[in-house]
Amino acid sequence: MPELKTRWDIFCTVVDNYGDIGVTWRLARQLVAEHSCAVRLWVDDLRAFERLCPELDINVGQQWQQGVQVCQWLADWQPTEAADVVIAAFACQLPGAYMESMALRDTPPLWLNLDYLSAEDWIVGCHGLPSVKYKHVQKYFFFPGFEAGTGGLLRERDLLLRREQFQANPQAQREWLQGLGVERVEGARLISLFAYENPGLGEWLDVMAGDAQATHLLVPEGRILGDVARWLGVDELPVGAVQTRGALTVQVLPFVRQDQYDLLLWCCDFNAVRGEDSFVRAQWAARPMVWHIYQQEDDVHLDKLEAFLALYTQGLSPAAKVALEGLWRAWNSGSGMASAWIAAQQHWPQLQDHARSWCLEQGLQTDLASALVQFYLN
Ligand code: TRH
Repeated sequence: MPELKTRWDIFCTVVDNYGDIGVTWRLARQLVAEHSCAVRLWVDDLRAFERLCPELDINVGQQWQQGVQVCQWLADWQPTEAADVVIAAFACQLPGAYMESMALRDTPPLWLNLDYLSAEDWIVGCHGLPSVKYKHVQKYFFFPGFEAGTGGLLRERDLLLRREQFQANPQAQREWLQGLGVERVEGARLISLFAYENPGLGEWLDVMAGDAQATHLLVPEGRILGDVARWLGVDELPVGAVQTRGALTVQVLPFVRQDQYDLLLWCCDFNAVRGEDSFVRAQWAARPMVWHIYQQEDDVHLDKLEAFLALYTQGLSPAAKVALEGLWRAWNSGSGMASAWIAAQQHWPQLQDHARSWCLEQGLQTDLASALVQFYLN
């Protein structure tokens, strides 16, 4: 008899940007590919999703993509049977009729709220705790995280091996970059820049333009391009544009598919990333990085930034720790990038080693998809 697959329903409302769909799409694919689950991904707005997965047809109600059944989550909800595991991503509110069908099941489903990633220490105490109930169906908190006792981070089974092989193969990197129209500037350090609008950018670009070492800055299309254009003094920066000022060459890249974005991070010597998913992917790239955290009301995001820094800087020398913290704080406050960048350069070999050891250490944790499956089995 064929083995019955566990059925999962993942619900995602796209608040803004790409992180909500970025995380749920990644998780859905991994549950299918590595845990043989049958996954439906319910998304209320397919436009952001199309950027990550260009094969997607945004006009179709239901479609299969990489083994995942992608379903448009319409306001006019059509009755459907509830799955064995139900994930409400980032506290989104499930349709009332769907909750009713959860309650009607003979065996209640496992119902989870998959939360945003944070390094704050209260996460460990709250991960896995019961939350609200709908009738007799209990909901649980599921927190991704960096420490034992959390739900871990999304990491595909072969990711670190593929990354190592790619980073050990300069020819493969060169060919992949050429496919994007990038000819690496001789002797230049390669940097990728994915960030929100940032008034601190100009200072950073100034210092790189005036540096003795050349820099080749790759900027995928997105929110930071306006600041880049202002600094360059140009009206437009279409995909493919290449502009040089002093030692700095700026090149605009297309927004690439989600799996290709990893390769960009793996090629670069330094990655500026943002939000949640690119932030995690840059850690798996094992290269020095800076994080532009998603701004929240009352500056609560700054606590999250400090919580991560407290964990991430463990093991650095006191001077390198100060330099790294200085860089991340300058980037997130939008000022002081020139001196912070210069200070970080003083500790570059140590920051490189540290990025590798942090990646190795995090790679020992159970990944988030496996942790979810374990939680269900338990
Ligand atoms: O887009 P984001 O800013 O998303 C944010 C955060 O998730 C934040 O926590 C959340 O509250 C807010 O959205 C609503 O950053 P993030 O999380 O890095 O998501 C970007 C996704 O885009 C990620 O999956 C990587 C992907 N990406 C590509 O696929 N191709 C690209 O060229 C680039 C630059 C990114």
